[in-house]
Amino acid sequence: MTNLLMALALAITPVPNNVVYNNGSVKLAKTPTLSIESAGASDSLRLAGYASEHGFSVTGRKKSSVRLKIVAGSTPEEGYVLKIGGKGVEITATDGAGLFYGLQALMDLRENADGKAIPSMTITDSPRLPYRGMMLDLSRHYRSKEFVMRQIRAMERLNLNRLHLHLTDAAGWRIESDKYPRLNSLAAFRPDSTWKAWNEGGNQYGGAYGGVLSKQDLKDIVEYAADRYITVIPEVEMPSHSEEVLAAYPMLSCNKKGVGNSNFCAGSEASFEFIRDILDEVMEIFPSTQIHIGGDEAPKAQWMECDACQARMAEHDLQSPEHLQSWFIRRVEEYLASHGRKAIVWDDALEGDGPSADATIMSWKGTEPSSVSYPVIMSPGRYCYLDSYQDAPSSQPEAIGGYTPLDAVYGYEPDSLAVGLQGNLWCEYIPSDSHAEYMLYPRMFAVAETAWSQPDRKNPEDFRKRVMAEASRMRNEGYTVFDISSEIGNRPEAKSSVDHLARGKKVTYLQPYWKNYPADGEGSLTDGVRGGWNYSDRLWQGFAQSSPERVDVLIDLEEQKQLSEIYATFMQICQPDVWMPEHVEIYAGDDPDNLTLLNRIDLERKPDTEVSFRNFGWTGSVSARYVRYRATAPSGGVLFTDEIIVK
Ligand code: TNX
Repeated sequence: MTNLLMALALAITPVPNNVVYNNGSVKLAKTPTLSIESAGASDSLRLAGYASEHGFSVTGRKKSSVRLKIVAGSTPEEGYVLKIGGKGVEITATDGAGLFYGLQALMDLRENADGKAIPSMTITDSPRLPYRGMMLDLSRHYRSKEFVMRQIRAMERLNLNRLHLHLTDAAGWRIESDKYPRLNSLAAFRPDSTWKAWNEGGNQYGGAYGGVLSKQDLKDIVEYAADRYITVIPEVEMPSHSEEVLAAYPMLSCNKKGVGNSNFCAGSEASFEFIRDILDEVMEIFPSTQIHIGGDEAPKAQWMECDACQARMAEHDLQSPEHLQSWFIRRVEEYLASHGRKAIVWDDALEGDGPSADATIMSWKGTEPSSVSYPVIMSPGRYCYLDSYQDAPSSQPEAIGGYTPLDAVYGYEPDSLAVGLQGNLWCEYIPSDSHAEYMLYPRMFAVAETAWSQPDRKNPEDFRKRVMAEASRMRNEGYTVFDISSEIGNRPEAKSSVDHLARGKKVTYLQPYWKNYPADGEGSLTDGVRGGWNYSDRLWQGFAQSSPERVDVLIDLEEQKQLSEIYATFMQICQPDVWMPEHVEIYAGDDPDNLTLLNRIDLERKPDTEVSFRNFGWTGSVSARYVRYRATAPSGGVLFTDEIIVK
């Protein structure tokens, strides 16, 4: 196989699972003829419509140069065999989706051949996972139908088949309702254009910004997606993340005040009446069997203080508010089931008794499936949350936090139990459409390739080359795509280890580190390994006590050493309450109970929106066996440091 031929086949993203090259090549006409055989009416219609919009001339079988044919059992579901050679091009598949993906592969090859002949080859391909998803958060910032359709066009190229729309949340309701007009007029609007201003301004409703997608818009989206073998899954949040609903209909909250509540009252029948009505409207728009009903991050205090919720718990012998949540979710699931639908819930809903056996779990908390009792779609925050920084924070627009570059997303491997993989774009910090695309692409390519291609077909270097090609194609079509050719990459300190006098030496914790962010445990501050752009990379150790005491460690250098420098780096990311220390003290000496203060640094706390790093240290000359490093934070918050460097 020549390099040229390899390069051509590899121009397909996600990378196909099997490619065999044959002799010869096939030159397609500018507008090749294409026929569709043995497909049912709806597949024929969809494929013919799509093909003619994409430069094929749909004809009868005899004279066509591209022949699409359904052959039952010829491939796994959604798989295809694409044969290029001899008499032209033949795509066979078990179902219409398979023909569609075969056509996508052909279109990639055609585009790559750029008017020249396509080498003969046979591609035998089928997806690794049946659920290959992308989630768009339309609540935090309103987006138009056109925006959603543009992303559907990006999805079709990537063989993604589920579009999960997060349509309801505190920041705005986005589904037009006939039955509940205050959702359209009040819950869908706010006085501030950005989520950030709205959040800082006390979460007011009504005003100039926002809107619902009309039923017709939503139906158009569903149809547009279906034409591309993509199922749209709507998410209606419950029992929590429902502030906007409660602002419009306060009687659905526990204290009937609406404002200040996030949960539907689980004790009141009015809540269930509302949910049934809304689900009726939703099911009328969205034919998807799966409906996402949220279930994440429900605070339980509101229910514990509510007489009706307490009565409900007593009535059904529910031991905890978590069990009340399960009861709530199962009751809604019963309603869905009576209409032939099933629920997807976030893994938070596994609390208590969990959802019914029919539910699918969407796992965002961990990197392993959160349950073995249900089908699980993986969408781990650490790898699949595309609202995190994709490059050095100082070079990027403000993001919610985290550092998840393309390579990290690509490196994630779902457990064999997973039925799906999904990339999520939460939009608190993403006001504009172009910013949303910038965050989605190319990281969404990585999600798509992991979801479609077998693990042994993945190759990071080859992937990056294809990313460049696909990104430039998308830019030509007007998409905003992050440019990996100018990627800065991880924090320089994190790229290689650092050698110093304390490396490998024992650390005694005079104050404990935070168990939530242990990094590598007791050896972490002297292991020579520095952290990256975010505290969540398991290289930064957290310190989060309620007293001002944070870091206080004693390092034993094992023998007296000549010292010239001691320092540690801290990071500040105000929004999640990560701060610089306000006082640092550095001591050294030979008697651990009687050390000499070498330096004291005081820092006035300054909130900022930038992620920042700062060294706190001492330079000079002293000989000592022990070093003590102490950092306090009287104003509260968490401290993170990665290494105490002694030279
Ligand atoms: C958690 S993931 C949330 C969302 C936020 C997201 C921000 C999940 C089920 N809930 O409401 O937008 O974090 O990354």
